[in-house]
Amino acid sequence: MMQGWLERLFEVVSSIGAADILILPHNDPDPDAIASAVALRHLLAQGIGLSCRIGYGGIIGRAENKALVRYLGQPLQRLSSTDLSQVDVVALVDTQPGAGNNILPPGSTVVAVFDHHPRREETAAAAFADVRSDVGATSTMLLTYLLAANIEPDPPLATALFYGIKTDTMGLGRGAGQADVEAYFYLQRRIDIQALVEIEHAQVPLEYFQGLDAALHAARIYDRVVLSYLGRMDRPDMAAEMADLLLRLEGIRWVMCTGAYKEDLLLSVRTDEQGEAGRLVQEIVGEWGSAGGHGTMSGGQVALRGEAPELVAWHLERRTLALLNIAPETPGRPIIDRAPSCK
Ligand SMILES: [Mn+2]
Repeated sequence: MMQGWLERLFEVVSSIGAADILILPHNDPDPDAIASAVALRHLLAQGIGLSCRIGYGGIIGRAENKALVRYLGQPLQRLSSTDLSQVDVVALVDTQPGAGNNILPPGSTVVAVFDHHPRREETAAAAFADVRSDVGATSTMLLTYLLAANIEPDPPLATALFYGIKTDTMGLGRGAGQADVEAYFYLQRRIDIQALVEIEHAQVPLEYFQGLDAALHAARIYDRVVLSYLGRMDRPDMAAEMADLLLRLEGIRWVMCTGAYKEDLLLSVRTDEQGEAGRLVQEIVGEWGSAGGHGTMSGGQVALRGEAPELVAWHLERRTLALLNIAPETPGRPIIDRAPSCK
C-alpha cells in the first residue's frame, strides 16, 4: 500500500519540475517536525535526486530541541521575510495550509503535505497530501515512505525520528497507534544511544529555571484543572514545556499555561483525556486568535493588540474553566504558597 503513496509522491514532485523545494515544518519546530523535515529531505534526495532546503519560522528554544538540531548538523534555516518572498514551492510537514502555526508564503505552491493533525479544508489544494490523524507522529509516516523506497535511515536520522515519535506520543503512552509502535521498535535498534542521552539531558539556561519559578508560583488548581500564566516568556515554547510538567501533578487531568511572547499571548493545553485537547483549545481561543493541535496536546495564540497580556490571559482562563465545567466561584488553590516573610 505504501508503495502506491510513494510512487504518487515522486510523480507529483517530479512533475512540478521545481529546481528547489522548501520543506517547512510548523513554527517553533518540535522534534517530530524537525525529524520529519530531515526525513523528507533525505527521501527526495535519495529517491529522485532532488535537493531541498528546510526552513522554519519562530525559534528552536527548548534545550533538547537545540541539542537535536546541533547533533543533526543544523539542517534547518530560520527564514526571514525576504527569504520567504523568494519561495515558490513548499512541502509542509507536521502542519497544514491554514493551520495558523506555519509561515507558508501566500501564493506559493504547496506540492506536498504530511501531517497527523486533523485534516484541514485548505489541504485539498495541495498536489499531494497524506494526513493521518490516527497516527501519533509525522515521523512515523515519513519512516514508512523511507522504507517503501528501500532507504534505511542512518543512525542520526533514526535517532531523530525515534525521538520525534517518543516525544509526540510520550513514549508510546499517548495517542500512539500500531504504526507508531512498529516504527518505534524498528528505529530503536538503529539509534545512536549516546547522542539520544545527550539530547534528552541537554543542559538548560538560567532562564529555564526563572520560567519554571514563574510557572509554579502562578499555578492555581481548580479541581482537576491547573492554570498558570507565566508572564513574559523569553521563548515561545516555554508555555508548552511548563504545561507538560504540570500535567504530572497528581489528580490533574487538564493544564493550560499562557504566556506573552512578542506581540502575542500564547497558550498551551495538555490533558490526559484522549482526543480532547485540540477541540478545547479551539473553543478557548474562539474568534480571538488561532489554535491547533490534537489528542492530548494543543496550542494557540491571541494577538495582544496593545492589551495587557495578563488581562487576555485572565479572559482565556475564564473561558477554560467554563468549558471544563468548573463553577466560576471555585477558588483557585496555589501550588506553592508564597514563602512566609521573615519576622
Ligand atoms: Mn507531530
